[in-house]
Amino acid sequence: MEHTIEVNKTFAKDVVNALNQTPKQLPSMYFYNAEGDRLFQKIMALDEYYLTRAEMEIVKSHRAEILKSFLGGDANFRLVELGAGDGTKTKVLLEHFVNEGTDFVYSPIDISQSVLNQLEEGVLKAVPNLKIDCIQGDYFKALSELNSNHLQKEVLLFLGSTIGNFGLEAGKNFLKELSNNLSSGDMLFIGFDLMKDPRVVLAAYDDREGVTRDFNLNLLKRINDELDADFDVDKFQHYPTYNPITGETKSYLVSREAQQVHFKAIDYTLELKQWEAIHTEVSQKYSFQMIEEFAQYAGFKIVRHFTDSKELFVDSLWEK
Ligand code: AVJ
Repeated sequence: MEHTIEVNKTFAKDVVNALNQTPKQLPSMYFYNAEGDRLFQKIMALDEYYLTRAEMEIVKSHRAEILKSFLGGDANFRLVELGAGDGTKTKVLLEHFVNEGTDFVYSPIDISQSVLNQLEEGVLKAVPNLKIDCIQGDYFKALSELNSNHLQKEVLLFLGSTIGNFGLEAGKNFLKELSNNLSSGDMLFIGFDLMKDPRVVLAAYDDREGVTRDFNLNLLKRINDELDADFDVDKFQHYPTYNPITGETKSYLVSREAQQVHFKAIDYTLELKQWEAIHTEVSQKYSFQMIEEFAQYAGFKIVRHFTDSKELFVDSLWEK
């Protein structure tokens, strides 16, 4: 009997929509299936991938100052996290805050309840006395609900330079929308990967072991699995670029030959010319000036920049 797969319609629509753009694209949010999560964990441990270690150094070395700045003159706050991942960096802060007897609730927001369950279990193992209140849902819906019955100060955490995946224009607009869902006095603690030696940036997305290549190619494998497509990943080359003027780091999958790919589950055919590129990800790098412009555009004042000792990365604290 023929085996049919159940198609996630949003996934199918987003993928086809992106491939129908000129130039062709794929949405980077779809990197993160189970295999993508596994590969991203490996990326974070790579020699070349400096981002995670730099941000870890920031939260470890500045945790006391970070807590003081979060409190400002207030007695308590709600710490709301967008896109917590496995929570490794957040745990450093949570542990310190609890040890200091801080009156706060930790509220991670995620679209996936299973991600939240795993996070809650992991975080409570490390910080048993934590008050945690998970919120399942879309970021903006969750934030507007929090804000409508708002009594305490909210401090938003958005770590890891995840904002970089939006690129410049969409990133600015995302921050403005965040701001629209906050009240005066609320704060945002946000990670930005800084402009630096262009070869250091490029190596982070082109590691010797090829883990980042596999992470990029995994998007095609996911489409094979979920849309019954027939991508042959060997016919694609992982090709990252860095533009030291704009700070854009873009990754592509380049077709080594002219080819057709069939998506059987949705009856779609993709035509690729030889050396045609599919743009799969942007990982924006920032100057301090760009960060200041972002904050101003979105209606925030910069309270303080926290950097690592090599100034590779900054966690910037903003107040609305
Ligand atoms: C999780 C978005 C911060 O852009 O550096 C790592 C994802 N992509 N290597 C990044 C990623 C390729 C990462 N972020």
